[in-house]
Amino acid sequence: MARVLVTGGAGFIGSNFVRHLVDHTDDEVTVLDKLTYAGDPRTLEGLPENRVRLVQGDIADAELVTPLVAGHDLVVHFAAESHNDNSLSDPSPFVDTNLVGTFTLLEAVRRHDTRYHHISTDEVYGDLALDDPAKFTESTPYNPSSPYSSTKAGSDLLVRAWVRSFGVRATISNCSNNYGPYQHVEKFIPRQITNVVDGVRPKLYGAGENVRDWIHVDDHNAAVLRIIEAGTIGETYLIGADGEQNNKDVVELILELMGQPRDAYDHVTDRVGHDLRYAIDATRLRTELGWEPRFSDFRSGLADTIAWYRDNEAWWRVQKAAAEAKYAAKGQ
Ligand code: NAD
Ligand code: TDX
Repeated sequence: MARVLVTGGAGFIGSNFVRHLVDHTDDEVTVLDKLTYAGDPRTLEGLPENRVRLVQGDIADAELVTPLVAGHDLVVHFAAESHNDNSLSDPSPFVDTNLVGTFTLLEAVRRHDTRYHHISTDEVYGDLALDDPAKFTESTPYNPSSPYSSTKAGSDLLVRAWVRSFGVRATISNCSNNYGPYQHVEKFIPRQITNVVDGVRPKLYGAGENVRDWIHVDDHNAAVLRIIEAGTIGETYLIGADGEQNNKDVVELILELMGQPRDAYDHVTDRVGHDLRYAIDATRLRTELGWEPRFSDFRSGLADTIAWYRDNEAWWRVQKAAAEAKYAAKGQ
């Protein structure tokens, strides 16, 4: 049994990771979460109270973080400002949380010699051309585009330096786009599903040719647990499940699965600096650590996700109006 501190555990991927730990280990979990607009304690409802507790607080608050880390064997760091569009409107919280917050955690794990796993994104590598046969690998140079991805890139580099300079026992994973239950409705797939539920036409940025490499959140989290258990300290692992799709195809599939005409969507103002394509080569994770994705059929994973949003309207309804108001102000 390990005592695990999960930052950002009231958000999308972090809360699914807490469920994964409860189901697959006998670990005791402390969630440290600021409960920003993206965090919701209801996301942890139903989990056993003797194994999961929630501490509300900021990862950039050293007075809170340092003693909290001392009581744990492992820190898994999911907390972040995570939405590209928000980072274009106001980068400031991205610097505070993604850079200063990660620095604060690294100083705490350094002081207490605590094992640390850092969750990051494929967006640190920039983007690929649509017709480029290449995919991102662990040796692709960093080339982030947005305030979000640049602060994530900076946080990864802090981790690498704390490993080399201070001997911090850390691993890093960079994953592609996740989908599944409990994702905030500001994000592409839940936004379109909940729009259709509300009788609103989905909104596609630009021509919709941008490609994302979709992975189910449970496959991401199984890979994270595998890296924590068997990964080499100081190393980076890319996580992806060969799920490349362009946005237009995803919107059309959502409409079809929800019983609507496949062309019942609108093109809206494109994202500034919109990355064209992400694609992950996860060979290292598969060969060195023996990980394989379980959700290889995107159509059925998406159908399950649509069913989850239909069944859990009370969970997402409280976010929807504010998220749409932000988009409306930008013509999106
Ligand atoms: P999310 O926005 O759904 O959740 C983020 C959580 O962090 C929220 O609960 C929020 O309250 C919390 N948080 C924010 N600032 C905080 C602070 N200063 N202190 C403590 N808690 C704070 O994000 P997500 O999509 O679950 O992403 C989780 C992690 O995975 C992030 O590090 C993100 O960069 C990374 N990631 C996400 C994806 C994806 O497709 N969503 C893909 C690859 C990597
Ligand atoms: O309404 C929309 N219409 C649209 O066409 C929205 C919200 C998005 N899009 C497009 C933009 C992207 O090409 O869909 C694609 C996916 O958009 P997001 O859900 O905002 O994800 P993305 O910007 O790709 O970043 C996501 O994956 C990597 C997560 O938000 C990041 O946290 C993660 O690091």
